[in-house]
Amino acid sequence: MAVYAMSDIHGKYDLFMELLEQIQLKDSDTLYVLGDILDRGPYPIKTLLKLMEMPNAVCIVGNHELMALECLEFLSKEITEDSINELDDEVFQKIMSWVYNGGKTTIKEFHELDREMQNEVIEFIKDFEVYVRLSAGGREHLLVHAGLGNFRPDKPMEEYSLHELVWTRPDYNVRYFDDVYVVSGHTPTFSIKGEQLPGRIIKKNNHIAIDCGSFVPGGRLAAICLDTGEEFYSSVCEKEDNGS
Ligand SMILES: [Mn+2]
Repeated sequence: MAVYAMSDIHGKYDLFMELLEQIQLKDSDTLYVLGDILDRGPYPIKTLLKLMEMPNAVCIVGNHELMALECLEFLSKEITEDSINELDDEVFQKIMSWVYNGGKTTIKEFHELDREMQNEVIEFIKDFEVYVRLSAGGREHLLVHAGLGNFRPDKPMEEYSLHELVWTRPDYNVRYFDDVYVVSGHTPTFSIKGEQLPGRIIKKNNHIAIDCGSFVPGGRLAAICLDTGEEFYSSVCEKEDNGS
């Protein structure tokens, strides 16, 4: 009945498989993936399809899934006069900004799927959780992609906007809760002041930061068992690999 957390796989399917091999997930265990499965690395959709067939994996939405959702429905349409007319400035800007943020590999693999699988992928992403509260190892945890933007101790969870949960970086120098660990991805741990590559999971001020930079040369994919605190690391990402 162990609970594991992992984040920011970013299309690094091989590193993901390496970590699954290490963890040896049992049927009664649960793996929470804290978003940003997509984009940047070469196999984002292959990674997503693997997660779709894992009954004990629970995915939480990241900013890259949000960007993808805003574009994939449009991109899965047949090119017709109507769909061309829908390509207004707003849709065009969203697609451009997604591509700028590494969407290219997701778009490439998405187009290789048949229409039915494309729809299944879109529906799967739509079902992602926004955040998860759980207890493990006798402690309370809040799992969220980026953090708690504009944090206030008295702010109820339902008052956080999606943007505050999936885009805004938390302040790792501030202890948000005395009795709840905030588990987040999104911010590679080597970019949190004073940390070095290869990235390690950072535990401080009741934060557990688990994005160790799977896509960044010198970074790696990490997972943590929230019951025991045991940490798992993939091999180091050797070079920027965007599938092209
Ligand atoms: Mn992110």
